[in-house]
Amino acid sequence: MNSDRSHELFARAKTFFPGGVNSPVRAFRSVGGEPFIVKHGKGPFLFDVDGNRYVDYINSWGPLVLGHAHPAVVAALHEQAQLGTSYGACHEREAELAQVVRELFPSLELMRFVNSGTEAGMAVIRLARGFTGRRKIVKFEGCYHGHADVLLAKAGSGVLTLGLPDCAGVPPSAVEDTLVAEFNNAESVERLFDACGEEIAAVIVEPVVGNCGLLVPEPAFLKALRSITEKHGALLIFDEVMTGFRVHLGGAQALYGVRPDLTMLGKVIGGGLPVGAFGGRRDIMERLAPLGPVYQAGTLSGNPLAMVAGLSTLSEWRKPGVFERAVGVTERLVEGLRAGAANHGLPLVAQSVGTMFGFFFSEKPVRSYRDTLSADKDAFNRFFHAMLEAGVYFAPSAFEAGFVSVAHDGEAIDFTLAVLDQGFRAAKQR
Ligand code: KE4
Repeated sequence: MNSDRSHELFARAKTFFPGGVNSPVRAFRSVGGEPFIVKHGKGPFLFDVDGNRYVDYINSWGPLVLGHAHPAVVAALHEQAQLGTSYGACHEREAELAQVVRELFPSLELMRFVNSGTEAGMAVIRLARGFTGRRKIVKFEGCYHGHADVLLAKAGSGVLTLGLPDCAGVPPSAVEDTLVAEFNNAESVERLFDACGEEIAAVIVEPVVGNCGLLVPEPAFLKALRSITEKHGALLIFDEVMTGFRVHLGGAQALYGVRPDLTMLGKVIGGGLPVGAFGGRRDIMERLAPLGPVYQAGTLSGNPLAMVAGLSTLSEWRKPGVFERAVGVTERLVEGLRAGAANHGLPLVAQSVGTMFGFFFSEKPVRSYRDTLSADKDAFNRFFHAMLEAGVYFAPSAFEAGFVSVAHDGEAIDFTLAVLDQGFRAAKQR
């Protein structure tokens, strides 16, 4: 696979951006090698500047449930752009998208659009603290909710697992009230509430974790979080930036039948444009400015381009049978991964929830962040590069999830299944 032009352009990018990228995971640091430079996307495919084609299982990290450059989305953007790209004022597209979101997520009695999942994360934490008058927050190891300081905490030592900064530049003071529990371990949450229950404002969780590979909640886990938070007067926040519309049209809250107090959304609702959203119980959301004392704002919030991209995406995505088709493709992919690994005698844990999937080269089940640490990262990296060479682009990290669009049905999934063997042969070579 020729990558001369990509190499040239990546060298140029490195003269402008740290690591040559505008978001770290794109730099391939986890898998090694250099990223290709995209020329354009179409349907399930990305094409790089050297003319190579890849089946894209990242889909911009989740937003593109219809694939790249879907005609309906392009047409909607083209039409809106001629009416203006940003008003900084009220317009009817905002309520139109909110209507669709609330039809699919009834727990969002009120909501607000922002421009990224990170903004949504910042806002829900501030709102939970403002509403409850409490300071502490519980998050889970391996869950990512954007790069706001308060959420960049890792488990400290000791019973309380008091948050410690998870990256340079985050002062201990910013995370001293962030407690860290273990996903799929309700007892680890109960211990935190036993120690400081009345000080905890909220528990925030990715209901299906997509930021340390894919972690699927055990049947009773999410319901346990709901009853623990209710018992202690704390709020339950579902971060559905990734799971929203992907694990189920109504997100994980519909799939598992657990109603959170607040929800974060993003990605899909912008159809590939910068967007985020948060919302939930009316009595909580009404504490938000301009009604209440909790401040939050954004120049491009509710931007008409993002709104129409989200509207056109969701109107196609919720058409009868479309979501189910994409789930079928995802299940075919996971079955192919399992069968391919078995043929090569490789231990593989591959699973999916709706149109999200993940896989680990692991002998044992992977149900928490700590379990992921014993997965064979080197085997994943060899698999990743062999598949890239074959024209299939999985996430460039063993600790990310994968995403399927409805456009993957047909040639893309057939091609993928036909070349999987090359990936497993490489994975086997130590
Ligand atoms: P953004 O600020 O990147 O729009 O959203 C942050 C965020 C919040 N919550 C969840 C569950 C998320 O997955 C994300 C962002 N996801 C990453 C993928 N691991 C985006 C990719 C990147 O950081 O480049």
